[in-house]
Amino acid sequence: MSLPRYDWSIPPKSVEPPPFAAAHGLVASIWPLVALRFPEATRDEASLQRLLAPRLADITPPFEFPGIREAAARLSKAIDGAGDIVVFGDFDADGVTATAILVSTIRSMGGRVRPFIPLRSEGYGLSDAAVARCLDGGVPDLLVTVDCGITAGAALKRFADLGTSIIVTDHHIPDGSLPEGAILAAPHLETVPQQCRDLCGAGVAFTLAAGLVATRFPEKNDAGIAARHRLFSWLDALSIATVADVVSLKGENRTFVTLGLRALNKCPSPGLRQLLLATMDGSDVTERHLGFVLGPHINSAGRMADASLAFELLIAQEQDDARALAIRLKQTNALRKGECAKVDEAAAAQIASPDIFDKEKDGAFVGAGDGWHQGVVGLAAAHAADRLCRPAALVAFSPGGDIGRGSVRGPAGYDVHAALAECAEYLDAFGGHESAAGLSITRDQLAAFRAAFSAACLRQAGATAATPTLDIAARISLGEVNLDLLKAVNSLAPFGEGNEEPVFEIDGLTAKASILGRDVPKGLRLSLSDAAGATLEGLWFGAIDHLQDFRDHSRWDFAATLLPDDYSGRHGVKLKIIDARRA
Ligand SMILES: [Mn+2]
Repeated sequence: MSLPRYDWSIPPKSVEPPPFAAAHGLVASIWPLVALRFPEATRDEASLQRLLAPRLADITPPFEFPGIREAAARLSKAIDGAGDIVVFGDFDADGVTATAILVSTIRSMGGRVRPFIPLRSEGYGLSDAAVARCLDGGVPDLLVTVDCGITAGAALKRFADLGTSIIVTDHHIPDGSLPEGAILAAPHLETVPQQCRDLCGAGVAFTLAAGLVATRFPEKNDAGIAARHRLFSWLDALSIATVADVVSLKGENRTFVTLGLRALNKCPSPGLRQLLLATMDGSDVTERHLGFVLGPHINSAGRMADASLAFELLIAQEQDDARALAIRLKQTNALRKGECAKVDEAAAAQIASPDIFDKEKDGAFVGAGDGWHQGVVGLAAAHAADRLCRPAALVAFSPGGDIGRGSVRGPAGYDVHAALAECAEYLDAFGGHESAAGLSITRDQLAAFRAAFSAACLRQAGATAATPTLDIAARISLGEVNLDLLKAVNSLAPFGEGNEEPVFEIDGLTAKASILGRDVPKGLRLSLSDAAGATLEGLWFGAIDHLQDFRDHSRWDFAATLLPDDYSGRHGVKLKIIDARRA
């Protein structure tokens, strides 16, 4: 790969920080980024304080969210009237957490409530199969959907026709018509406060639970304080759902994740405490662990078998029960990894086989196999899309079966849903959105679909930029890379969707490169220095191919994030190189 790998998007115009910024450790070079990403925090010192140190009091009062007051009142009536309530959720981490928050809150108030989480084989949301199984358990007086329901008007009507009242809480995008006759709480509606527009399903469920607490315990007496304490004990699980569902980490979600991480590190719920003990080495939990350890474990239950296992873990009260569930969830995740590795390997073999995929000519990769585990084809498709920098579709057929179900994933810049729409004539069904979609197809259509989908993606590739963009937070000098800057950067965490870790551009450096890693080469170690005499070390993981580039004595511009350098007790900063170009 030639350098630079990215198109560097230059920093926003320099913005002078107000005097109060320095008092909070925000050095001048980070301020333009703060102003760009969090304009609401630049108004005055109190707003900035809310950004840097969110508190429980910063959570938006539930009744400011349209629909929550009505929904809470209806739920409260059902609790008082001993009506049968069903909370209808989803099998992913977000949906399971949403279900757990609401079921546990209703139970704590004495309500008669039953969770219903579809099986992956029944499909997402209120599918015919899931609705039928749900109704097998009896016709509820009140149905509350969480993380689903907003596009399920027809299925909801089946419940309504049986006399069930309906509350829909969902963060998915409505498809034109909203469910009729239901109380609706959905972040995409125009009247929702700006900071709540990106809530995940569990975030909306949490807001409804908060509304229920506010409805039934308007006063902060002992019972009211206890109810609020129980509510806030859900922030740990909510932070996992928020990161796992890849919603923006600004606004209310930033508050949720910051407070949730604090809870996970101090006083997690029994289930998450045992999951941490089973999966981590005792180090601090960070947002990375939410996305790469805890989220995948919670998700694995729904992928491999039944999401109820994750639900039971989240609502467990006793450490012993929680420990047993955490161990089962760890095993389930190991199973998930194994199945995923099998599909990864089979897909890699098909990528290497010229009659299935041509790296030079094909706009997409379409793989298929018998007996691939349905729960992991989406993950494997994402891996293939990452590797090939173009959309990938993987279709799993049951051995000897004729109908295959597949998952499609595409890198940023592609719209795989639109590409599937162009191939509709070869598909039994498809659905999803820009970056992720699902399909079903018969075996005899596979070859024709492969050709058509590849061509559709190739047309899209022509329209997307050849080089991906890298957003630069600020152009700084090597001498400005110090502990103060690192502290300022860290005060903007948690990083993730919508609030990526800041990347700095440092120009005109000389660089001496050596191989990083003693036995297995891991990348390059760069000794960097500038004309002013500043020196620093940079690590560039996985960049061994570029060793030769640094052999001559030219000057380089670097794009890098900061790394704490606590080696042998010395507190310093290193650069984690993301990209480089000749100055
Ligand atoms: Mn969701």
